[in-house]
Amino acid sequence: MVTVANFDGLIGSTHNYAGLSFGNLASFSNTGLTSNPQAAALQGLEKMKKMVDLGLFQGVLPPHQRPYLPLVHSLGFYGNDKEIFDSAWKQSPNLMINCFSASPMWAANSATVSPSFDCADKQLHFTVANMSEMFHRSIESNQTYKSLKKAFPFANVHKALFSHPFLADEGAANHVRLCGEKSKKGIELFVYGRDGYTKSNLAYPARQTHQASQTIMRNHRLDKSCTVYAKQSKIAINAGAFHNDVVCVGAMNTLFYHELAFEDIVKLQSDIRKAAYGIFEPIFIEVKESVIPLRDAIETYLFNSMLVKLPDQEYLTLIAPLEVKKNAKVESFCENLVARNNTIKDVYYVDVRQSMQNGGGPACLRLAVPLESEEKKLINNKNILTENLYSDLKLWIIKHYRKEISPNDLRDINLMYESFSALDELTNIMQLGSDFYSFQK
Ligand code: SUG
Repeated sequence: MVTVANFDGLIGSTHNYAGLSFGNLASFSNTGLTSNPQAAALQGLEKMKKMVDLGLFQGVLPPHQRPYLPLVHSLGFYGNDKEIFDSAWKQSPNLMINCFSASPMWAANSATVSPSFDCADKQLHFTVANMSEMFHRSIESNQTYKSLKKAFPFANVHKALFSHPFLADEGAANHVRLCGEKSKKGIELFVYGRDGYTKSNLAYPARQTHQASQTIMRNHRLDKSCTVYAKQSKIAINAGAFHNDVVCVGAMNTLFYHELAFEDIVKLQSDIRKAAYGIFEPIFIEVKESVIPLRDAIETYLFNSMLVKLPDQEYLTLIAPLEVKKNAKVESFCENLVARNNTIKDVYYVDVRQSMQNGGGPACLRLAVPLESEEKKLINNKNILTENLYSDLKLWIIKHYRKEISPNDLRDINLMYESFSALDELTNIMQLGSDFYSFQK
């Protein structure tokens, strides 16, 4: 039996709107807004709980230490935590803003995952994403590695690729796995925005290179004939699709995407058919620009819905962001889709508004991990969302998280102390050990 488990990033207590991601329209346009970290984390937790209530296997990945003082220290700010904090704010405020981002919440960017049944060595492989295009995200990889090793002690977790723009990698946000009902083996689609060695002429950064995707394919020992590469379209990137998962989602044998998501959709369909030949029959659900303009798709994050197969159901269900309901055109498309389509037949809406305002929807918040029954048993059970963990985390969030953070509040040293003491308590709740975060040493 194969299970697709979802591991969500628990939203950190410094969640704020600093506008750090150029090319991510939501992050940019909400720069300076006052955030509500408590609401953000509760929204994320309720989304996880909803998945459990629907019968899915749900995991949790802990937030990272923020502000990330080890980086600040390594850049020439010395002394105790307070001295580092004070002098860095005085001399390099932008550095501090980047080190405060709660961006590890978007677990789809933590790694690319290949299930054991796709890999020649029959091991579950993860490659941690280097996130080298955005400074505030490039500081995530070491802690992500630690976190994944803890949660999946039996898996082959590869360190992030060498961090250089040639090998820019943003993890599962640019990767889709498709498979059939009968065979465990699937095909893996790697989507990239640019060739690493060629200068890009896009308005916004293309955050994944072809070379990074090819390296991951080799690391994971994937079967070449079951691997497909596709290029994101310039139109999509320039319209704000900074990751492919903003305009495309796939599950089982179904790829659901916007007409303008890819550079060459005819080739992509033919490559997928070829790779899937003899394994399963792919289904393509393409949404035309005339039906939903790319702008509306990106504004509502329709394609950043999770596409899931619920237990005992033959069809797929869309877990869509509430923002879809706020756009009459997209909402009615969605309702028609589930009423008429034979593949996607249900939709549930989730409220992840705090994350959405930074450009992260339901699918960004989770890392999907296909697992064999035996592998499921080997997962660190402290990472599994049980009723107990859900209640503990809820109380923990309410106890430690602020309801408001404005850009100026990041300068308040108490926010740092609050964040460290919250994480310290979390290491007990999730039994992460006394050296999980660097401030504990
Ligand atoms: O990398 N936003 C994230 C959103 C990531 C969404 N993930 C997926 N599509 N899978 C990003 O652009 C904004 C943070 C800020 O502005 O403070 C941010 O990092």
